[in-house]
Amino acid sequence: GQTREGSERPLQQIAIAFSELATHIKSQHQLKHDEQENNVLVASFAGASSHVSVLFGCLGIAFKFAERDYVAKVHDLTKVASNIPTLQSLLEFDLERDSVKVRGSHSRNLLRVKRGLDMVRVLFQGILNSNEESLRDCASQAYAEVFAPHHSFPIRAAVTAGFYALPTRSQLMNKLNEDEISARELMQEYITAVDPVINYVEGIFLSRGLGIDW
Ligand code: 1PZ
Repeated sequence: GQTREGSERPLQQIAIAFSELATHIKSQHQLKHDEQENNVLVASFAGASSHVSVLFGCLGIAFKFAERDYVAKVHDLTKVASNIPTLQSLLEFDLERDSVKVRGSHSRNLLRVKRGLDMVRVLFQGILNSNEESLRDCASQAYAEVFAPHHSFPIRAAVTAGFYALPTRSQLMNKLNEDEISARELMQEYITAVDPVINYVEGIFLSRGLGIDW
């Protein structure tokens, strides 16, 4: 048997991490307006997001470049968390320097990581909605919806090529140490939990007029 906290169940760790973050974010709604939204720690967001990188290990070498990019961005957020405690203050930091949209900025990395979380959400939803052994359609639909509009042709071509080397549905479940039923439960738990997290991050960009489509 596997324990609830076991690292041999990465999908469970992801679901737990985002459920905790979602609970914290939803508890903010009970606060007064000026205390509200000021309270989500970069460290909490980065910590939860870091669990997602385990999924890349299930995808094979075709997505090594995506893994490196994602891990580097999460690492940037983890590192800066000791100097800039909250997600709000991260945006303020870059706004003061006029560096929000500059490549490598913390705010830009935050938006990219949020997009990764969204990609996983749409992918999991696709997996829940289908029974197909091949994951290619689910993966390419999620990519088309979340990332493709923001990626250059060479990146899109590399990702599309990688979709031909994906594990099958049952290979993925095996690598995650789950069966169809337990995986479905945990994917649904992630989908539900990540929703307020994504909305929160999008909200702090939108409330400053920064947009989220860049
Ligand atoms: C079965 C599941 C298959 C899912 C496969 C998921 C493939 C996602 C592919 C994304 C490729 C991204 C490659 C690198 C892109 C970079 O050019 C940009 C640069 O941003 P900049 O530095 O200019 O600000 N990076 C991104 O867009 C962030 C990419 C993060 C990818 C996270 C994906 C999480 C998916 C995990 C799926 C299991």
